[in-house]
This record gives sequence, C-alpha cells and structure tokens, in this order.
Amino acid sequence: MSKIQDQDPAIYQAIEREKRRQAEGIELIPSENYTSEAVMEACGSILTNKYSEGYPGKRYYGGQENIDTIENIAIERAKKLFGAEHANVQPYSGSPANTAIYFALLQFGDTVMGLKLDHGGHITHGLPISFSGRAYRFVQYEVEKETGRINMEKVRELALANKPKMIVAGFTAYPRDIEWKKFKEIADEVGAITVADISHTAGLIAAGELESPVPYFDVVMTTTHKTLRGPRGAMILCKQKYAQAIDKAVFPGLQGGPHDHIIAGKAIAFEEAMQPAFKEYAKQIKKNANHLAEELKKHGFNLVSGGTDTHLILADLTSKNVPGKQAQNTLDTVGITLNKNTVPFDTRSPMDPSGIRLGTPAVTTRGMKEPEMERIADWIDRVISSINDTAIHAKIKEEVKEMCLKFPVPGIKI
Ligand code: DSN
Repeated sequence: MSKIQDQDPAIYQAIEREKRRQAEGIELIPSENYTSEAVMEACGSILTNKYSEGYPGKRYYGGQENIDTIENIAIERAKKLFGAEHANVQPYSGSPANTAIYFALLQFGDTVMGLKLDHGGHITHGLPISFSGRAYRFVQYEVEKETGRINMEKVRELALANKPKMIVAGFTAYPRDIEWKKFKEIADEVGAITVADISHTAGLIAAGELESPVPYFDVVMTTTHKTLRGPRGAMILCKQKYAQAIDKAVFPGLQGGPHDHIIAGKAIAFEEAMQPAFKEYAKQIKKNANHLAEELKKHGFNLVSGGTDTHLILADLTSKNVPGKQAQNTLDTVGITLNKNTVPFDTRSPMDPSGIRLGTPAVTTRGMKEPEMERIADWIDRVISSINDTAIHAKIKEEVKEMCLKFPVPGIKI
C-alpha cells in the first residue's frame, strides 16, 4: 500500500483502519467472507486497464488475446465446478445478474413468483419498489408463521392460481435448504421457467454440502463473494437452450465492458473451490452455523425455523426486548459485526426490524471452530442482556480482540 500511502493519505488511513477492524473483530454477516490473497492480487492487477465488450473470440476492441484466455478459463472452471452446460461470468454483481435473467427470458409485465423480502427473499425477487417489482408482475410466496419454512404445497397453489412464466427460488435470509426438485415439479406443472438464486449457498453447493439446483433448473445465478469466497461479482449458469438469450441480455442488453480483473479473480476462486480443502471448509461452515445456533438457543434466543441447514441464522429478538438495530449497533461497539434484519411477519420496519441475521462463512475462513462459536454466542448474549452497560461492552471488546488476533485474516498482518 506504499503508493496509496504516499499519494492519498486519507484513503490510505481509511484502508488501514478497515484492516484493523477486520482483523480485530468477528465478521458474522452471512454474505461476507475473506478472499484469498491470490484473488486479491488478480483484482488489484493491471487487468483493470482493459476494455473488452463482447465475449471471447467476438470482441469489439483489439488487444484481447490475454483477456480471452482468462475469461475462457473462468467459464470452463465455472461449468466444471457446478456441472453446468453454459456459464456467463461477466455480471457485475447479483442484482444486475438477476435483472439480466429477467430481461433475457421475460417480457415486461409477465407474471413471476419469488420469495417475499421480509420472508427471506432478495430485493430483486419482486420487491414492489425495486426494478424487478415494477417491471414484472411478481406474486410473492411466504414462509409459514408456525414453522418459518416455505410450504411447498402453498407454493404450488399459488403457481396454479397465477400461472407464472417464471419461478425464482433462493434467498438472502432463509436459514433452511431449498427443495429444488419440488420447485421444478411445480414449475413444470404450470410451464414456468425455473431460476435459482444460490448467491448465499453456492460454496456449500459446490462442495456437495447442499443439494444443487443445476441439474434441474433452467437458470442458476450466484454471486461469487459469499460462501464461494471469490471476488465481488456474479455469474449465470444455464441450460444450453437459454445460453444465447442470457449472453445477449448481459451484453449488450444490460452491461458494457466486463470487469476483467474481477473475472480473473473469479477464475482463481473457482479453482480454489475445486480443492479438497474447500470441501472441508464448507463442511465446517455448516458445523459452525449449527453449533452457533444451538448455543444461541441455550441462551434463550428465538431462531426463525428453530435453527439452520446452511451457514445462516435468523434470530427474532422480540423476546429479548432489544430491537435489531440497537443489537447491531451495540454489537458493533464490541467488534461483533452482523446485520439487523426483518423476521417473517415483522411488525417493525426494515430500518429498525425485530431480528438479526448472522452466519459463519467468514469466521470459518479464519479457522474458527465449535469452541469459538460457543464464545461468540456467549458474547452476543452478554451484550444483548446488558444492552446499556458500556463497562461490560468494553470488557467484551477486549476479549473479542484477543481471540480474533489468534485467527489471522488472509492478507492482513497486524
Ligand atoms: N447483500 C446481500 C446479502 O447480504 O445477503 C444480498 O443482497
């Protein structure tokens, strides 16, 4: 960072402070992770200098021989990792990727089914104020109040009543596995295209820790930076019959030049995810999440759906009398980062909801295991139980820091 230090002290100092925050704190936001240093090298490389509208072998500018090599490697690795027929590795991130899928396969105004935002869906799964909710007629399915889970019979009834052209399955805040085969059966019954958003669980799916929708679904989208542990970005996998429509929708339909430095980072991450060590990593993510969930329950936390099948936990803090926003902000002061989140049927607003969302991809990358999950659950409980006691918070902050420094973050030396 010596060049940044010399040239731009304000940015340098902010990066240094962020390094320290990452190294000394516990990252529990379930969509965050730490990439390898190799991925970061690619993302910080000279590849950022190049423009390459088009696809390998069919570009609009010259000088593409190395960029074509990199994108072809990324495509082949993505296909191999997930057993997909076609891969587009150019989407900038998850929201543009979902938008490209809709743009490729729907007409404006078509009916689509997606999981409601406060029941665990994403803004691009039909939130009325988002582009998806305004451009298409989204019918939103929910989780059940009693179980916190998606009831597939209700999904079927909704599909039969609305005859959607597309069904989107996937989540950002749903702690349970998805019944892909059931979704596919329902979609076939009504003639709908199937789209899976596996952004959160792609790493677990790649490692065989969760079932994959790729064999059944027409289109599968994932971001590359969550459990998959690559750089910020996304990709779209699909059956060959949709390949041309998807490619045309990504470029020139929605995007201009792809971010070649990020595509190189994706290629590196895909290779990493094919290694035996990644399988062990994915297994431990699930073990850690399950253990953290059980420990939180021992401390009296009310978990949506009663636990987790994945890396993600959603806790309803209503019974603790602490709103999600206050919990997030107070936990931030001790170095525990998670996010406030609505819970299904929340009576509070998204900016100050009843719950918190937490997950284990990042702590597992640092090598933390079950004993550390017990300490984390204990700290969360102590903070929530003494929400206004800054003396207790100061003590916990020191304990958190002491533990964190024993588990280095890739690329950070303190
Ligand atoms: N921001 C991502 C998440 O936190 O789940 C998805 O939008």
